[in-house]
Amino acid sequence: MVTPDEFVASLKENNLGPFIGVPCSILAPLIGFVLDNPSVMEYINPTNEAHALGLASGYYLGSGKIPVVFLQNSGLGNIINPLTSLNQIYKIPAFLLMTWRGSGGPGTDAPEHDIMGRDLEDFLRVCHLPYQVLTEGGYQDEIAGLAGMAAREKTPVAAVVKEGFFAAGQAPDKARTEDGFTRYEAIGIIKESLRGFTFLSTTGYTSRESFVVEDSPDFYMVGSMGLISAIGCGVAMARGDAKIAILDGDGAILMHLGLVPFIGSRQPGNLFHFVLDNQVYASTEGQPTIATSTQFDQLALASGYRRAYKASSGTELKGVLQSVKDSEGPVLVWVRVAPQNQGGTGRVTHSPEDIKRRFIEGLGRSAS
Ligand SMILES: Cc1ncc(C[n+]2csc(CCOP(=O)(O)OP(=O)(O)O)c2C)c(N)n1
Repeated sequence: MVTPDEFVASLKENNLGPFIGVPCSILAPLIGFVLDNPSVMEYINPTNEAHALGLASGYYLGSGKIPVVFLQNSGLGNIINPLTSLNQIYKIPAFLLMTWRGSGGPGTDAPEHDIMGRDLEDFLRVCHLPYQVLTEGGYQDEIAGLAGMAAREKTPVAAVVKEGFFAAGQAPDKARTEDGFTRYEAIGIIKESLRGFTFLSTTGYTSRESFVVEDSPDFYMVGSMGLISAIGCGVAMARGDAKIAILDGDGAILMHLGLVPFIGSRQPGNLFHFVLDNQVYASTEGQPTIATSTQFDQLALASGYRRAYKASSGTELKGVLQSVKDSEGPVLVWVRVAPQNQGGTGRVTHSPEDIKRRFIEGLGRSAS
């Protein structure tokens, strides 16, 4: 396995950096190293992979230096637009460090990685993106080859890494547990207080914990990070008779933040939006989000939500829920929680198709 310090040294030898992107757990040891050693390489954490590529492109225009854009292969979906309509037509080079979740094919990883995992190389070829799957024995030369091509031909390139490539390092500080109110406890209180509501939950441990807290016929979203409020708003618009509760994350809501003013503009009276804000991407081992400088209650009010609340403890949350239950939406509840995941929480065991069927039936429709 490759050690993060040697890998970063190899990036620097090729004059690559800073390190800009959205995390994947495969990169957790590498990101942990960069976060712990800011003097070695700067870490920049935009909220969406497309934003990362845009920032990296601007950084190149300003400095002539090519940053490393790190991303999970699911994020390829987010970057195809800037890749093809910015970098490739303006000839702005980029060095993508992309993980390959699902590289073993369908059924070998979580279901959200089945299709992108199976077809990653086809997608890269269709995008005319030169790439190399890095090997433990040859990655230094492979990085040099890709970086040279990016600089010479002014093209984006991708270095692809599979699970297990990096030796486990130290996770960033926030991944360590902290005393305090947890997301798991918050979900328990919300589900208990809002009996009869229809729940939708975001990607990662939020859905996993909600499933363990109580397996109701929820829409446990396993992929499509950042879109749970769009799906929830769609259900709310279609079904004025149902009360819709969205369990969102700070990283996820920030990824597609335009949905907040969208919901404010549509004013769905039956929509209740909970942001479980732990200030980190806990599901990928605790890298910081930019939520430390975001006031989600004020954001919601400025975006047209009817009400917004903040709760930082179980007692506060229970109090807020008393008011929320009978109020008209859209309502946003900003719940500040500790950064850890609940230990021993497995994946949602229902297949995505079963999740869909149960959800539709839970709404009283036939799932044919
Ligand atoms: C487009 C995309 N990029 C990255 C990921 C990897 N990923 C899965 S969950 C997650 C963290 C979500 O953060 P947040 O919403 O704050 O929830 P938390 O895990 O902290 O509860 C990330 C980055 C992904 N699934 N999809």
